[in-house]
Amino acid sequence: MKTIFTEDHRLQDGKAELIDGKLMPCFEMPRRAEILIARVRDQKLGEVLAPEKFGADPVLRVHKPEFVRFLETAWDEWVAQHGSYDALPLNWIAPGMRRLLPETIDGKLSYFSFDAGTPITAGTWRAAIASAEVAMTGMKLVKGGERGAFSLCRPPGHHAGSDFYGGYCFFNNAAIAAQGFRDGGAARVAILDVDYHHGNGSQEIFYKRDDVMTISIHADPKQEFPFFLGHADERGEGRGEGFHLNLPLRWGAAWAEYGHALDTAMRRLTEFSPDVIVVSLGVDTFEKDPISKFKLKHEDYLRIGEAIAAAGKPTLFIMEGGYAVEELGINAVNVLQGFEA
Ligand code: Q9C
Ligand code: ZN
Repeated sequence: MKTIFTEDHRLQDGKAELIDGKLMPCFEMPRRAEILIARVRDQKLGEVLAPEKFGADPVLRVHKPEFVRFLETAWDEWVAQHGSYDALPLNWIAPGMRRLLPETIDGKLSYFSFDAGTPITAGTWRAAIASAEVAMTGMKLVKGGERGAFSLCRPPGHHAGSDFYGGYCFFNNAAIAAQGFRDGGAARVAILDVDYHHGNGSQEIFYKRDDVMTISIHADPKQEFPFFLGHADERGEGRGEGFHLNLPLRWGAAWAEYGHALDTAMRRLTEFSPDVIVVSLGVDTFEKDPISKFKLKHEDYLRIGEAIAAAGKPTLFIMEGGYAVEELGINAVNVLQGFEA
């Protein structure tokens, strides 16, 4: 299958994230995409294409204008206030407070974010737009008749919601592509999220809709980030009720548990009968992932690809997480090769 990739991902190169009580080098680093594209080339997966220009228009189909505007100017406002060191928020709204948009950059960072792991840097806006363009270019390829395509997005997207960023994500690439399919004439789109973390942004964006189903297999939010969404009883709201599925698994889950959840996911997905599948492809479920606690092995990723292929639908793979950097390429490309087998 074809891969869409751009070097512009390097523009997101944060120095540090707050994790385990320490400021540590960002786990979400440029080297991740380098390893991934090297494996794609090495395995001769297929042609590698540059993204087309789409600008902010498709981003604005799923994100609120005030949020998109904020991200465009956040770095300049931050530098004017504090100098050119990565921008991180340091407080958030608590229940009972009012979510009113503050005037100053520190307030805006707090308003639009939900963690201290997602630095805004000089290149964040351009990298995030480029990542969305990588997703949209993949969308166009699949819409044009390709059975599968790999959008090698970086920074990732599935934690970003209609008006918030966090979890290393700024714009929700999978949601942007899913909406792109809808705008291009697809009646029903299914987002299947296999990243270790719950795809809270994707769920929030589509929760009240029945035209874009979200299915997520992830670490139980009772134990794991993002903690406040992704519980099994969340099934959608209004006309969206029954169109959103959460399959949380406990820390330590290996293929026995994971494969079972994937069967459940694919059964519900098939029943929905989507025109197209968007896969939020995280490989932080790997046994050696440094920030995660599932136990998947290299060969399990082939099984994931095969299970997705069995649905028999055109499929766009969107890169999300995975931090065992040196083995990231093997796991992600295994999913794609399992799909193509
Ligand atoms: N103790 C993605 O995989 N912090 N984002 C985790 C672990 C946030 C991951 C802290 C992890 C976000 C796209
Ligand atoms: Zn993740």
